[in-house]
Amino acid sequence: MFNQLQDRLSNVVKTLRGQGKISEKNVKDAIRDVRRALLEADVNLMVVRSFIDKVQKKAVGEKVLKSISPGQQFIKIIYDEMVSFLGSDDNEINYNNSGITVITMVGLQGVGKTTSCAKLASFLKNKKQKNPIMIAADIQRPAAIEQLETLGKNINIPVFSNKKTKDIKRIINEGIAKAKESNSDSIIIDTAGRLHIDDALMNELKEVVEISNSNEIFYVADGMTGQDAVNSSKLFSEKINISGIILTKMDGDSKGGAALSIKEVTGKPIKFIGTGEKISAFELFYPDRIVKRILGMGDVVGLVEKAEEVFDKELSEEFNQKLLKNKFTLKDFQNQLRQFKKMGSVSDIIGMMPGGNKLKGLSVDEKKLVWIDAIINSMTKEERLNPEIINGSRRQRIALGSGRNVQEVNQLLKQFDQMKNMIKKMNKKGINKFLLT
Ligand SMILES: Nc1nc2c(ncn2[C@@H]2O[C@H](COP(=O)(O)OP(=O)(O)OP(=O)(O)O)[C@@H](O)[C@H]2O)c(=O)[nH]1
Ligand SMILES: [Mg+2]
Repeated sequence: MFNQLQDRLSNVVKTLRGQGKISEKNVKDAIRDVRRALLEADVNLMVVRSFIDKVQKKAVGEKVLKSISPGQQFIKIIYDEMVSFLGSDDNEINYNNSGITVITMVGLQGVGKTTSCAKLASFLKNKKQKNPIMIAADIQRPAAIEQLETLGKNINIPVFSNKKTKDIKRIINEGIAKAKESNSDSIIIDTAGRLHIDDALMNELKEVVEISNSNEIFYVADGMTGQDAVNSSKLFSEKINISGIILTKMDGDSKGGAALSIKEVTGKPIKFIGTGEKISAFELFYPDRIVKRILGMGDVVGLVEKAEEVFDKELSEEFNQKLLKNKFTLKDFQNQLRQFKKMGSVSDIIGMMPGGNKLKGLSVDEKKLVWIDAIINSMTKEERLNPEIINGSRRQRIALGSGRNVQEVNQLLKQFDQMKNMIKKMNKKGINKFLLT
């Protein structure tokens, strides 16, 4: 996500950071570079103009504060403006406090509405301790109902459908009755998509929204389609009073232009982003975190959250116990590496850390994680539990089995040994003391 833009902007930031004094020429150059970077990332032209305008005005009018350098101050202006045009932090759902919260998903064909229904339902259930139900109200495509039912089964969330009727009013009313009967506190309605915005679709959607008394109407847009997503969201929002946007497929090679333009163009905030086909690939959208990431300022909060989510709690607990007792083995080491890989691409994770940009492509070698895994796989169970027994001939056998050379096997064993020593020290001193020395 945003790789190219991130590279370009963090270069601008880097140049400015290094400046003790900042001249008018520096600012001019920086503004020109920022403009170019945004245009290359496919950000809407009008949005780029208004952004640059605001930055320029602020940069010229601002008194330079004593405590920070002018370069830092300029970066702060870019940061503030970017956050403000990405939206406020109001990414929470507008819950209905006196009854069932109803959320309707709308959007064009194939953008990810049905998938997002399931992702959002799972978010409500697991993160917000809600008891959601989904209503299959896509009556255009017969397979759509089954698709939602299958997703519901996978995440253990009920789906209401009535395949016998094409009467959308009836389906919604029956679905709401079902929700009440089963004590659900939230309803997510999946609707039909069309290739183009047409009156028939709009009328059907208006009806759904009205009958269901929706608290939220989320427009689902495909982030990969760039400015097309922005244009259609504008047309849509003129016809239906959408309350927020879900931007999907942000895992693809989207340059980020849609994300950076859509709020400014429609006036509606991005609430969530979809980052993959899996149900868990769904995140609340935090403008400030995204901007920190784009400008290379790091996003420690996001990193910690992501790590917490994916790490298998039980495995980690077991690992911690083993660490404390100094009993962890190569097998545990391998498990930890696999957990680490589940968090996404290593360079993505490093990119989220402060200063991580500098490390990009430097110290992370994802291939290395793969071969470490292969080497450990080639060991016998006994070897994994007692690496001391791995002598010369065993090393050769392991190297052959994993398709690596003996030096690499040696290197891994040495690193593992060093890690064990480090942990031993850590246990003796206590973790806090260890980190401070
Ligand atoms: N990579 C990726 N794929 C996604 C994401 N969200 C949805 N998809 C995929 O996009 C395709 C279409 O998703 P659906 O949820 O069926 O889209 P829809 O809007 O309901 O489609 P219609 O009901 O036909 O209008 C599926 O193959 C999904 O797996 C995402 O965030 N990332
Ligand atoms: Mg669908």
